Amino acid sequence: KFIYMSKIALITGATSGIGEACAHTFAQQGYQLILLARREDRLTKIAHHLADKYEIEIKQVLADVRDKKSLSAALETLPADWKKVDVLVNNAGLSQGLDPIDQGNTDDWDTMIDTNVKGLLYITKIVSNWMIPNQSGHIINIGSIAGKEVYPNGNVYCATKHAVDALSKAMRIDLLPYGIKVTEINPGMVETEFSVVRFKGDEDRAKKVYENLEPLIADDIADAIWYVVSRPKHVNINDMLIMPTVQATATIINRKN
Ligand code: NDP
Ligand code: 8X3
Repeated sequence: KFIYMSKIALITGATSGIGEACAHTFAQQGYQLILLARREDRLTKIAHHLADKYEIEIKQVLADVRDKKSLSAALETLPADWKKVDVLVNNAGLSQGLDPIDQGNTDDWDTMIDTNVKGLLYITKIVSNWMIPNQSGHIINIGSIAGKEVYPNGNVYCATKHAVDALSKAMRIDLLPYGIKVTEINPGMVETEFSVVRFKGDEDRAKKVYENLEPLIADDIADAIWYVVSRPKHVNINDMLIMPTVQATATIINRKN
């Protein structure tokens, strides 16, 4: 029996913030979704909600991007039809801590490097090999203003996002012969769970980051990603830096007092 498959997007870090907003946007556009994250309850809730609302198929992949063996095993169990991924959104990522380098927590450094750099690489290797036979595909890497400049105490987080910047350029070169597009999306301040995660559950400290200013919201980034993905086949947007109007650089912010 012939089963029509619409386009497929694989979104990492789909249980919160930018990844969750992307899942909504792509669902609205009729994509079938592969949603990946670690928190099972949230993943299931979001997947069921979107599948019901938009009448689309969704596969949930419960995985930690740092664990290359179980990540690869989880992705390889997807049916062959689901490996024809059109869009990969490499979004899973985090910051941990905001301390000078001499006082940094080395476990936090490992977490950031393993997630933001190595995790992104592991997924990209698997999914680019699925895209190559189709001679098409689009990889969206979520970088950051922190990948374009370095700010005080941002040290290791900034280094991981600079690595995403370098890897986006490298992927564009290496995947060029296969017609695979690579775009890097670099947001400034977006109010998500990012700061709660950075400050390890300290909600008050997280709230202060967005106090007296209008930050971006996750939907603003999903909207930009949809713009990039919906360009004609011959057009690729290499790089986008998206800031709230009140933010000029990572640290120059026009707060109302
Ligand atoms: P959130 O904390 O709201 O979301 C992060 C997502 O990543 C969650 O769904 C989380 O899911 C997932 N994730 C984290 N670690 C892992 C892991 N090891 N394996 C699988 N999934 C993981 O933050 P944002 O939405 O803001 O962040 C998304 C991306 O945007 C990150 O790469 C971040 O660096 C980047 N960014 C954010 C900015 C901001 O100001 N918010 C600005 C610039 C860039 P779960 O815990 O369920 O696994
Ligand atoms: C997240 C934004 O400015 O904290 O990447 O680095 S910032």
